[in-house]
Amino acid sequence: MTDNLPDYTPPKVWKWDKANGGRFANINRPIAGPTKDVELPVGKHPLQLYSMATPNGVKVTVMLEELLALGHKGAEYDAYFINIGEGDQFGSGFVDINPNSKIPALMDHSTDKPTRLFESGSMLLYLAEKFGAFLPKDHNKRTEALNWLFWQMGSAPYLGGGFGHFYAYAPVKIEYCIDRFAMEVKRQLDVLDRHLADNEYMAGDEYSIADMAIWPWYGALVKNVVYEASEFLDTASYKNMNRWTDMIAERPAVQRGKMVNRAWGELEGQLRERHDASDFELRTQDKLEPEGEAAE
Ligand SMILES: N[C@@H](CCC(=O)N[C@@H](CS)C(=O)NCC(=O)O)C(=O)O
Repeated sequence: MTDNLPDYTPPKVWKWDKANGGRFANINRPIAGPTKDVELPVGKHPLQLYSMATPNGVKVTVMLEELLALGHKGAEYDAYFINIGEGDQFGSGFVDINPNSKIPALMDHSTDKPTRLFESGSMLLYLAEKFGAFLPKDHNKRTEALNWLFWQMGSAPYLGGGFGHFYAYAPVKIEYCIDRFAMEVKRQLDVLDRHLADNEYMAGDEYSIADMAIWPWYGALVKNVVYEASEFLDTASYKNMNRWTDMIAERPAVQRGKMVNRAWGELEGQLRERHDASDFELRTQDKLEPEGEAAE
């Protein structure tokens, strides 16, 4: 055994015989499929989103708000709140859309046969192609946007599932695990920082779905919004990342996208369900909950 490491010999065959502890232990399980029959609601718009305002959810609501801001009426959407802490992702209706039981899940009812979408990267690409927006037309720039879109899909699990889990959520602080993933996340931040030294946006001079995929995770990390680790990782030292993060945060569609399916933080920043553009003015939680009854 190495110093500082717990002594553990794996059994021949792993068995699920105990909760693993830590935050989210109640929803973790080693099998897929639905656990209950639950039909999902369907609203009036072409696009139906079932999600929560975690970084993966925010990618898609930002894209939808950006498309609407450009005047694409076909991007109108109903957004229903899926509470992953309560296991809503294991309802049969949700699993029919996403067999992987993770938010976000999206249905496009404007196609001959309704189209199901799971995986935020697939949604961003689908919407970019459907509306001809936020994916550069130029061959090299388009490829660069896709490079960074897929970079995010492969990299963020190290940030969330690796670093975030062991630094913020695990029931014990294990130096080996935190070191391993802090090293990887700092390397990723350096990758982004070096790239953004010479590029205004991820794909060069055009704002694209690559920015929308990366910002909710890495922008949130840099600004201490996730994991409270900005001091630990010295995120202030990644100057270009900070410049880019602030620039994206100023976009009105990004500010709206962040609010959708959000059920925590300031009440005026929470729009738990979104069915109309006016909801941002009229149906945030501060307007729905009488003063003094701000529970949760
Ligand atoms: N690669 C997926 C990741 C989705 C994902 O991990 N979603 C998390 C929330 S951020 C979730 O739904 N977790 C619930 C669970 O694991 O049961 C995507 O980009 O859409």
